[in-house]
Amino acid sequence: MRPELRGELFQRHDGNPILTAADWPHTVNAVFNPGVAQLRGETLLLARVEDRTGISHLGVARSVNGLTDWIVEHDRNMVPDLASHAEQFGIEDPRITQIGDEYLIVYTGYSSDGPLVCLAKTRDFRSFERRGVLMPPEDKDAALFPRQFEGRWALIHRPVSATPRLAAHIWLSWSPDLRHWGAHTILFSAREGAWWDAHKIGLCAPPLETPRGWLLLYHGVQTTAAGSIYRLGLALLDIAHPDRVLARSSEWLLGPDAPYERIGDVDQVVFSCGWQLLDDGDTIRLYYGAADTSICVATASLCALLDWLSRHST
Ligand code: BMA
Repeated sequence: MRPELRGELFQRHDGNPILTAADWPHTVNAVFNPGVAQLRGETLLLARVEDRTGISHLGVARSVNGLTDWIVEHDRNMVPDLASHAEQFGIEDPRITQIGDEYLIVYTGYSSDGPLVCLAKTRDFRSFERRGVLMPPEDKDAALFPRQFEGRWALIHRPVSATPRLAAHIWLSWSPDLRHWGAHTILFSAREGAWWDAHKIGLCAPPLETPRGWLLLYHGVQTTAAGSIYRLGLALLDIAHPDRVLARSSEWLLGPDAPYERIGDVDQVVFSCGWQLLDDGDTIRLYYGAADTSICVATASLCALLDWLSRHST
């Protein structure tokens, strides 16, 4: 690692990557981009598992300490309905929001018309109740807030429009029942030109409630002569009115640097679908996919992240 990066806010776990395809009980190509939940005292990762067909399903790994001794559950899988339009080419990138003892999983369905946003519910990560398509293609990188606002659910997502040129911004939409969505509004746009988050951005983990507002982790994609670089930055939304953006980081916070982030099926990718605030109220554990190949974890202090954002905001 480059010496100047040692002071980074997110500290990579020494045991990274914590999970790879070799940990799976059957032959798969790659495991990455897990959603995270706490279930009966254990950390549960719902990972994107790409078979050697190229199609992904979601599979469970669990650990008592959330860092080591992972048990991969061969009978706890959410598999795509390949006969449906929405999931014809697989399911990917789950974001998990816990409401009471229910878990709402917002995931990407890979349809024949491109990615779209789907919802499923579970209590045990063994049986999954499909709740249908929330947003038509092309749309992905979606997650629900963990509470309602004056009786309405709020969803962050990332539709793509083709005119006047490809634009991929972060949007907010509202629903009374998790079924009918409206009042769509852009939360913030991809920057332009040379910026690290030019042209294409998307939500990573579900919004995290903090004393200063909803903390958002989002990814930005920079296009270079050598291909795309996926990095992570932060934004902050008003706690009562999440359509108000209070801050957005000018710099990225975590980008590909370790060899397992730089080289893989898709080089130069750090991509996250889940983070956890630990019981001390300050330690954030970020689970992320590295180079679309393996699963890693890094930790940071919530206070330090919020301070950093207030000093590096546009
Ligand atoms: C995004 C998603 C992620 C993937 C990333 C880099 O568009 O498809 O699943 O990790 O691209 O390939």
